[in-house]
Amino acid sequence: MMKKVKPNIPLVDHIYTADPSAHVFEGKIYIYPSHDLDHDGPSNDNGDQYAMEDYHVLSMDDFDSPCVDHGEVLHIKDVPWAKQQMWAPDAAFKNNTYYLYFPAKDHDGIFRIGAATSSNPAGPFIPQENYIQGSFSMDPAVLVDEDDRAYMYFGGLWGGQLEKWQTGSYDPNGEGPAITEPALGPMFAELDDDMLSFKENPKEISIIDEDGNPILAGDEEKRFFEGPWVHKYNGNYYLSYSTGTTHLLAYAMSKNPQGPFVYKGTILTPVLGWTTHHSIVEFNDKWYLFYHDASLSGGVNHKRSVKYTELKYNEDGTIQTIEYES
Ligand code: FUB
Repeated sequence: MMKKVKPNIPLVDHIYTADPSAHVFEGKIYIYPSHDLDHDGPSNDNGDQYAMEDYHVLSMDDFDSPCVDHGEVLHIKDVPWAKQQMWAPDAAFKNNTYYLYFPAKDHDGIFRIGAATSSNPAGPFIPQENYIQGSFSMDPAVLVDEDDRAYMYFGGLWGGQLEKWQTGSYDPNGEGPAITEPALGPMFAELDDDMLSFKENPKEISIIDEDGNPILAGDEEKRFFEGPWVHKYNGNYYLSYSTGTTHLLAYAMSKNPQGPFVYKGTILTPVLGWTTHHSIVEFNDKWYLFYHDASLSGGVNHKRSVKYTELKYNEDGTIQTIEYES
């Protein structure tokens, strides 16, 4: 018999999973992770070790239930525009349709973001012929707001190529700003009603400190690196993200979905493994952080596993820092 999943242990251990995007659909918790491959290929700052080729969907009826793997819901061989590296996905529901958003490198080696649809939150998902026009970089996260407008947040440095888009087109030699300059923020674009195209050209989001000054590129404990996620709590928008080189999950708050977002602090201290990536979801009046670490593989960076833990707010709306324990 399958056992219920306890906090801070892998949701599943028969496959490696990472980058969990959790949502409540049809009264259950659905998790859309990356599916890490068990390989011994090259490992570098470009992220070639993250050679993923497909997606699985996981679900739990509630936190007293086992986690079910619904199997492969999309494979790269079925996505005409994509060549390699299916990285962190997200999902959304609108128009009576479930949408899976995912980054992958196209046939020119450039990260783009694609969409696939299903009538079922557990898939399978049918991909669109082409990527979302105007999309680039990686780690899409979609917020369908209370007024039904939908926003995509995306982007990531280094392997995620965000710094190569500062001129508005892809520059293979593009580098990030100097340490004394404002850091690059994640990108924002409102989705059209079809949820398959952008309504506008993506814009950069600014993350500032309490005095209104931009977070600088050299401030590696605070600056955005990858994995944006936006949730709403008590009328505030929370932008949370990975700081990459300092391995933190950090967050910033705003009254506006487009920011600017004011940096507030750390959500999760460094996990075992280089990457840290998360999502935040409410279920039955409690809030949960879904995250990953590399404990299932004994610390191999590209063999990760998805976990969850409870997340708590302070009275002023700030988030209590969670100390990672492997
Ligand atoms: O899983 C591949 C990449 O690693 C993700 O897209 C990043 O956020 C990092 O977790």
